[in-house]
Amino acid sequence: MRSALLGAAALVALLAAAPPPKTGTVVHIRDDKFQPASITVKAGEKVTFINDDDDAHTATADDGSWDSEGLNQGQKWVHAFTKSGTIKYHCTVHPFMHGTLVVKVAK
Ligand SMILES: [Cu+2]
Repeated sequence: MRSALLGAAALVALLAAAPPPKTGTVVHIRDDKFQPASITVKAGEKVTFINDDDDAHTATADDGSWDSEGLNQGQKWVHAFTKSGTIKYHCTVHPFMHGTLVVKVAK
């Protein structure tokens, strides 16, 4: 019994000490905003857009080069951006929502 408790305590300590898993870049869509509104990623890096709102949203490139299409609450869209440059994007449901994505060539 005592050793089981110690084992559990050791496990908790181990989990607390472990670094958070690498999840890449995440953009939350919350309160009708992209958060953060501006991100910089390396070409090929995956970006996850997660809709935290109870409204549907999209992440859609202003130039039409990519589009998450409708994301309901809790849904996510993962995309690896390969073309370098600065891309402005918006939500087609809420045209006042804007974000900026800067893709840098990986070196
Ligand atoms: Cu929206």
